[in-house]
Amino acid sequence: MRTLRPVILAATIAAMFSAGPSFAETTEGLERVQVELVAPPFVHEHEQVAKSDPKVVQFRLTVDERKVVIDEQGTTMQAMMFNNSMPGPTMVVHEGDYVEITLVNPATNAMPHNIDLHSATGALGGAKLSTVNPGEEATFRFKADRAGTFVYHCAPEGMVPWHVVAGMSGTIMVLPRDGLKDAQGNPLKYDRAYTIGEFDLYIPKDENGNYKEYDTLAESYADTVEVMRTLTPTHVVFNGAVGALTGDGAMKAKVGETVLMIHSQANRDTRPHLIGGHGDWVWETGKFDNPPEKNLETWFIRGGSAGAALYTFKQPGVYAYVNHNLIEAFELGASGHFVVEGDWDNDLMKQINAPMPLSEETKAFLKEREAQAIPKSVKAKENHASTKKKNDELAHLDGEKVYNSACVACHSTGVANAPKLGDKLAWKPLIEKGMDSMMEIAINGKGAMPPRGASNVDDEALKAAVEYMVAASQ
Ligand code: HEC
Ligand SMILES: [Cu+2]
Repeated sequence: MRTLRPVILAATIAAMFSAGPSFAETTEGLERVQVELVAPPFVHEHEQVAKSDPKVVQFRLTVDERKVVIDEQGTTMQAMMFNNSMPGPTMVVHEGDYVEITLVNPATNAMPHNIDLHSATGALGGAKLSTVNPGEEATFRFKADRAGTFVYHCAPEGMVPWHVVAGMSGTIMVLPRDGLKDAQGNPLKYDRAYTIGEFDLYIPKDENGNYKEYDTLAESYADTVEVMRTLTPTHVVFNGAVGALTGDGAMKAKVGETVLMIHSQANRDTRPHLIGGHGDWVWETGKFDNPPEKNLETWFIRGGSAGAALYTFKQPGVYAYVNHNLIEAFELGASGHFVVEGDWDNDLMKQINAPMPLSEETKAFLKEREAQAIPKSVKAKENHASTKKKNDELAHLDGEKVYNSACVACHSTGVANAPKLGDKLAWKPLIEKGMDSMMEIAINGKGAMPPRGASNVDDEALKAAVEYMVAASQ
């Protein structure tokens, strides 16, 4: 056995080397091109239909470890990025091309990094061949043997999710050699391509609930992982920061132009939606050998994948492009803008009346509707009141009905600081200010209190409800 071992080893080494030359032959004589990458949302210039035979396409990615600002309040994150952007640059090749990646880890960095491309086959998507310590670089090549939009991300042993949610992901798009097609095989083209890279971020907070700032990546690690384990992001952003794709960063298009929207999420599910627009052709999973879906309102991007949607803009204006978990869009940051220039099409949409005071006809309609909507007992109260005989007990009873139908949602729990029913302390100062003051607010609303509690009860019913609440809270 002992004598055999070196023989096996030698045979293995020989096999490895003999695999070498045959590999080299596959790219021998092929054209080599070095692509200059651009920062997202932009995508480097590329042919949609390959005009030549497969090539060797070379990309160089440099890893940057840097503190970045992620929202309008100036909250910071110790980020890790490919080519200094979140997401990393989008790389475009054609099916059958050889992709040669050089990953550079500057000596000023603190962490090892690598790249796992979901379009590559073997060696952890390339991560195993590209793990570089600070001050190192590595190059490897893979054949783009299937078409689609694919996520790439860093995956260093023991720290995979941290590097991904700290910014290290992007998209590689492998186009079919003859370009994109609809389900019938008709060619589909785009005038512009944009990359939206969505990130769920987990920023630690101090005892007072303020976001913490760290001087180094290493110092941020332990706290960040603790927040990550809650699976509750503090921010969900497009392209690195809240608002990165709005204002100066908004994506631009013209009416009549077709835009390819490439959306990647390396860690978590999402659901892009273009408010006031559609996905004409959508490859939800991003894989171009599957027929695209048509006319979608919202599409689903599973965490760990990149999807693609084509849309021809038909109207000018500012379109919000959001994650249609609207809490993530409007509270956590996952929203961007398309600014579209061109002429308005009245056939598709036209304003008939600008907002104006209610017409007499509408008022009559509302009155009728209100009469039907009020609970019977309240009408009884109205009749009662019209006799002008004050009966407090009955008023409270009617008020209770109104309360239960229109006010209970907020006032039973005290949500958004609504004075809670029965909470004497909360009601005392309001009661002291008097019924007129309380009614003024009950009618017109204040803060989270909608006018009339968002109901259509009349003044009398409203007053009964307030009286009921006051009686129950004294
Ligand atoms: C959507 C939640 C909500 C509903 C529904 C609601 N309220 Fe309120 N209400 C509030 C909040 C919040 C406040 C505190 C407003 C503030 O001071 O900022 C409030 C305050 C009040 C006050 C105190 C006003 C004052 O003097 O400061 C009265 C009275 C009141 N509501 C009556 C009603 C009645 C009557 C109804 C039902 C017809 C109702 N509310 C339905 C949320 C609600
Ligand atoms: Cu990394």
